[in-house]
Amino acid sequence: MERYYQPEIETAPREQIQAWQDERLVRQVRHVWDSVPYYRRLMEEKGLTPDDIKGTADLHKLPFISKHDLREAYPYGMLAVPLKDCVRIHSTSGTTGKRVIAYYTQHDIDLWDDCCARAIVAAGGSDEDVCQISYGFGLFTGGAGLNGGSHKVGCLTVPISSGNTERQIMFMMDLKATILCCTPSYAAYLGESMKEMGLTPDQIPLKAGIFGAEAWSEEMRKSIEETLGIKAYDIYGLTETSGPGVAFECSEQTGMHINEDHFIAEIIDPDTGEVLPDGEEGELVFTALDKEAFPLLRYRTRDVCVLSHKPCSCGRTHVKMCKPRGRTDDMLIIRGVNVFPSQIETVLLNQGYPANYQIIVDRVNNTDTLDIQVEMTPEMFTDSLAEITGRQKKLVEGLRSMLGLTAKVTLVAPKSITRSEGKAVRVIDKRKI
Ligand code: DLL
Repeated sequence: MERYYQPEIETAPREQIQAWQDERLVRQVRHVWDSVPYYRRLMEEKGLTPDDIKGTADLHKLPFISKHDLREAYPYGMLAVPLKDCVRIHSTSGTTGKRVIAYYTQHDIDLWDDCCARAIVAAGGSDEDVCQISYGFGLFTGGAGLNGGSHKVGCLTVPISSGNTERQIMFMMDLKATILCCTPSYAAYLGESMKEMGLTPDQIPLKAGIFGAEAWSEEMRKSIEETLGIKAYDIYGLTETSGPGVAFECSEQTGMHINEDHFIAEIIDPDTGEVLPDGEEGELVFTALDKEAFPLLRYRTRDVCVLSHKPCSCGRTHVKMCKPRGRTDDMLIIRGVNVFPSQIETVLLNQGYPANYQIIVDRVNNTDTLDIQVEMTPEMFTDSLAEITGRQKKLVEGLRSMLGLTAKVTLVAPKSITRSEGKAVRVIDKRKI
């Protein structure tokens, strides 16, 4: 039977959700107008005052904000409460430019923890569970977010953070961890290491995993589920919106319910900014309805996604987002063709390869080149050149039919591509360097 952390909210009638959103949006717009000069200026530039926003029907009038604005306002420009009311910061892992800093009041952390608790309960968690948190702790939000959620659910929480794979496995086996929280690429690596140690899925105590922070395909889900003998649930979020738990998967595993009592989601055309109807693909935009310290109105995530209001068999009524299909800024344009790394992953995993690969893009004589290094499994590893050439050819064909592009594929030895303990680095675009 489906269980909920906050049933009255998670299964609330749509009219109730609508009423919460209308009321909270009006309050939040007033809050940012009163306390964040940067926002007030953006609104004034559009000729708006808080009186123009009477509910969600007026949301489209508000200006968008983007990472650019958050960087402009660095470090304190977006703060909406006195600094003395903030109790913590987290920060994005961006490698270029200024990092974005997110601020939290204790109330912000409480609501964030609730969102993560909903995700853990949706994955079958309860106070009977041992929850191993192998997301990084520190400025990254993954560790702290799931840790807070796990406490709220009452699980025995193991805040082990990422890294030190041998110790991870020892704790998991000795403490009989039942829920694992980490990035999907780290889950795959842990699974691979356990398999090498001779552990079979029935010997591994885990029953569920809550994996997110990076894109992962359905094929990767299947492979992790088989190796670890678990059900693998997706979880989504970003530092700017607090962290993980903006959306999470339920037992139906066909998309993630967005916590609509706290966030309004929109899908827009990334070029025109026009709001698109349900079911159309576009850029995901979030408005946080009750964040105190670091409120965000119409924040452009750059994630490409589709929303669905189809009723869900789990009983939750909140809208679902699909697995992000890529990021508008991750989308590679190779010889004029749009390519998402997730499309490449799908082809590889469909042909039985592990999710260990690297995509290298370069420009030689004014022409883009696409090189994909793909790791073989130990079973595939062979001296036979003919066999390797045959495999490479099959991959090139699969990629051509998926992408409409010819890529160079190199099969490499098992374990030769560096494993990641956090977010995997899949793409090296040398054209930008
Ligand atoms: O990755 C927060 C998080 C931690 C989410 C743990 C889930 C679990 P950032 O480092 O700010 O925050 O990165 C946010 O990561 O805009 C997406 O592009 C990507 N992302 C997050 N979750 C998913 C997911 C955390 N489930 C950025 N699937 C987002 C695909 C995801 N991409």
